[in-house]
Amino acid sequence: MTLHAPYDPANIFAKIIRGEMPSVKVFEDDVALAFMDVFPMGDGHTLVIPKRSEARHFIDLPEAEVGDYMIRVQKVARAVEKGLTPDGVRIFQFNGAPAGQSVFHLHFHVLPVWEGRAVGAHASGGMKSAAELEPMAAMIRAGF
Ligand code: DGP
Repeated sequence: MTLHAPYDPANIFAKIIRGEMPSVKVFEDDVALAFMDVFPMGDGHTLVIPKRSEARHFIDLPEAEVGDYMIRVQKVARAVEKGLTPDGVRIFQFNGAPAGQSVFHLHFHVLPVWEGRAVGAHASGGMKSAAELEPMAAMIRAGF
């Protein structure tokens, strides 16, 4: 069943954690890593992933790890809010391919939203370069 397939350590976010793939990071500690989404739905679209856990999605995350991880999700969302001063912030995640998940290492999306500015479709826009993502990342880092 798609929702509970084994964790694949070759997934792209596991490679980012291990430093085998680059990312534009905004936060990292022993629990979580946050970096810019390279297919953003809008400016400042950030992903927060657990570092120690091999959970494919939120449903798989061991209960004992939920608290520490969600504190980081909130911390990153607060930095996005402080650094970019959007009018609203969407925080969301998908469980399983039929629900829209495309990378199978747990991640929460943190998406700032501005009134009057359209939000793009999920994972369907063009790929942004590190140079394009860096200015927003710097503003988010300044929000911690
Ligand atoms: P989801 O569909 O919820 O699994 O979202 C995966 C997100 O990850 C999607 O918004 C696009 C983004 N993404 C895919 N590949 C990469 C990558 O190599 N680097 C980064 N930073 N983001 C990626």
